Amino acid sequence: MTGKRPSVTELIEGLRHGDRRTLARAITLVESRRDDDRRATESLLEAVLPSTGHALRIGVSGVPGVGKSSFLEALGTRLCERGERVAVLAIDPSSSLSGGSILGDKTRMTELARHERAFVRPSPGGTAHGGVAGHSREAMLLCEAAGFGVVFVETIGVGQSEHAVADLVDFFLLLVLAGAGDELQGIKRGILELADGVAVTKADGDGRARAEAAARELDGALHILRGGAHVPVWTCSARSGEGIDAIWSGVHAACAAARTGGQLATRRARQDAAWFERALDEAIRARFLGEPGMRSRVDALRLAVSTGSISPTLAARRAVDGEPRDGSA
Ligand SMILES: Nc1nc2c(ncn2[C@@H]2O[C@H](COP(=O)(O)OP(=O)(O)O)[C@@H](O)[C@H]2O)c(=O)[nH]1
Ligand SMILES: [Mg+2]
Repeated sequence: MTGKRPSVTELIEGLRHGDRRTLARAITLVESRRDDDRRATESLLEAVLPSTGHALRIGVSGVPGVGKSSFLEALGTRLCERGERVAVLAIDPSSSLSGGSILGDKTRMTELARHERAFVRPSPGGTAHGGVAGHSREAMLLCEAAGFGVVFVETIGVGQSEHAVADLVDFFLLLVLAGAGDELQGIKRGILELADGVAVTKADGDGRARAEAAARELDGALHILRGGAHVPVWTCSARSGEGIDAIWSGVHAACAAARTGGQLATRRARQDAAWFERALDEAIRARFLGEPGMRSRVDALRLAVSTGSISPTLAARRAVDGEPRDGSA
């Protein structure tokens, strides 16, 4: 592959050979906001679609500092050593605001990033909710097309991002820290409801007994919160390596059972349907805002909303219907 901008044909060819440099370039293409890149992205995704869908898709979420990157470094390295090809897509929706913990992530997964069977890709946060995760979905498909058998999507536990990620993966693993007292206090219930499994991190040294107590408490709480659904709770330490294999066996077994039992196909079909609606909303919005004069009309209304001179609902209606002709409203 030569030059700065490879053609779609070159990208397809490179992905077919599992080339990581091509994969990185392909992801850069799908993250681009340029119109002509969008068209190239569409033909690329269409071409690789038949070679996607075979990977295990695992979401890993939790508050900053819980140990997501360290966990993935430990687990990912093990899987690579067993012959698996592992991709990690780290999304940080806050990075555009905070300047990003992305760099920290990258340096923390150094061992994994260096492994010849691994691919580590930190993604900067975007502005649109759908935007961030939309690109992650496409990046995930590209990893699958490049022959990665396990794709991890790491995201920090804020707001909307984990909903989008849960809609992307076969198994959503929530990492939590052992706190003092009521373990549920610091964890948003909405996130617990999304989790397919929970792991209490940093179960080592002085923290070990605390982590185990927290896991027991969470286990009881999840039993009540989630009724019939069995949500496994583990403890682990990325530092000592303890518990990492047990988590993987559990995740792997759950995914295998869901595949055999048909729940995985149902889940993915439901996710595809949800993504279609999201993509449709985005496409309608993009088309609408692309109409002549529309952006300035919407900008003016946005300003009017921010100064309190019009209600948000009325402003939105005006954006779509236009200004009233008689000027009375
Ligand atoms: N004791 C201990 N510390 C850990 C462990 N895993 C991560 N840490 C520490 O916790 C901090 C945050 O880890 P990191 O993986 O970057 O968390 P992330 O923000 O969730 O990706 C770092 O200082 C790590 O060294 C662990 O298993 N045991
Ligand atoms: Mg991290």
